[in-house]
Amino acid sequence: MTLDADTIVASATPPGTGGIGVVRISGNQAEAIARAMLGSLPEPRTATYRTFADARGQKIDAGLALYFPEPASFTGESVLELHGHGGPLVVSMLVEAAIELGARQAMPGEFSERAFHNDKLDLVQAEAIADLISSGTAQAARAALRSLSGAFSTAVNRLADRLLRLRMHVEAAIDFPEEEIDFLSDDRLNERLAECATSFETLIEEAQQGRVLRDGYQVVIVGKPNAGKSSLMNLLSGQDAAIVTEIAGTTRDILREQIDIDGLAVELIDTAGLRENPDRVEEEGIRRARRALRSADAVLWIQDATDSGSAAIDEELPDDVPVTVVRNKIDLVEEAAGAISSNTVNLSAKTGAGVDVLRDTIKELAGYRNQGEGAFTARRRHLEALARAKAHFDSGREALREARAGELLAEELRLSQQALGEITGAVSSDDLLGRIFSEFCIGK
Ligand SMILES: Nc1nc2c(ncn2[C@@H]2O[C@H](COP(=O)(O)OP(=O)(O)OP(=O)(O)O)[C@@H](O)[C@H]2O)c(=O)[nH]1
Ligand SMILES: [Mg+2]
Repeated sequence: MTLDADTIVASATPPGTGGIGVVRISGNQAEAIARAMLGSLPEPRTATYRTFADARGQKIDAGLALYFPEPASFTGESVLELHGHGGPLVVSMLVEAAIELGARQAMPGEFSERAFHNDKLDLVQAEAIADLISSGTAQAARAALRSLSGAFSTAVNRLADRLLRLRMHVEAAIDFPEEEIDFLSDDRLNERLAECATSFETLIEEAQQGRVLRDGYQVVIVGKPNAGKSSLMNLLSGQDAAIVTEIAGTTRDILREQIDIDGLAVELIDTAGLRENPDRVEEEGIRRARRALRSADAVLWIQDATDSGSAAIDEELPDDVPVTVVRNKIDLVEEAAGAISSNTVNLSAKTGAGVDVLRDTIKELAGYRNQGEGAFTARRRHLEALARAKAHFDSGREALREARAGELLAEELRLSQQALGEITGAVSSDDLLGRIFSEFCIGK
């Protein structure tokens, strides 16, 4: 990708009114724009109180100006930051003035994209900035910060490096055929492959955690009418969110609540009770319930413990999603609350008995451990690339085991390493970059 010579400008603070509004300008015109708007160039990296003027010298505002000469800036280009008063009009006048002086409005994520092209950040780190800004729990924010500081990238690079060294070894062996056979049947090679396989597994597990930290975990509550789905939703969320009545068919719409289980962001979805011959409104509710099931990370199937007829799961549930059976209203029968098997929990949405066990179950299903300092955020994109890398690695290993095919192993190792490179952006296409950075908001 050719680097853009344009100088870009955007508000770095959100639209609306605030104490301060920051306008950021990046590119080779930043210095000239600074001279024009401030009268002279402020001392680098020093907050300086200045009057901000437009191209004709008309005063717009006054505040702190910060100038970062390239390459020591966020983008790697010369950057000017103007910290003015946070009114939408002031901010847009400052942006207008910079445009008049030769800058253009930045595209979404363009500052971060420039930082990436100037090797200030790799892709994972650029994405971590967006994740940090939008994180929903303190744990997610900490994890994003760890990604930003390079924890995830380092792990990926370390594995890619191992694959590279392994491949170089294999290729060297192929070039010296008299030694090839020995090398390829060498225990040491198998050991190193096994080590890489373990690294893959650890990294994939950590990245899955990271994905859950970033995106949250979606739990859909389904079951027969009156089983106590809405009561459970209210209990878990600690709010009187859903209407509860003894009338079967109370809930008709989908209800969503965000809860935080020890730092795991969970989106709970309460749905209409599933039954035959509903009325028209309920029928639509049931249709929505089934649709919600399709995007679920986990399903809670609620049963009324007092009603033996509601015991069986007669609904078609997605087969790749874990289902936990919750036997509710345990206060009305002679049974203890708590786990009664690996996927069945007895509880009472009325008294709250057994709900702690259910919370633990949800954490377990999400594979969530409160890793504290160790965790980093990851995205679906990263998981897909990791899965592809692992698949190539596995077929390479297979080729060696089945046919002692050194060339195939080398090639699969190369493809595996390439898939890992896509995560950090060491290998990237313009198309991929465009997609990633366009998700950012303007000014980032
Ligand atoms: N004793 C007892 N009653 C419960 C419990 N959970 C729910 N109920 C009662 O069961 C009835 C139905 O509860 P809801 O939470 O509305 O059930 P629902 O599954 O959401 O029902 P629909 O929305 O109609 O599908 C209400 O009268 C609740 O008070 C429980 O654990 N113990
Ligand atoms: Mg309900």
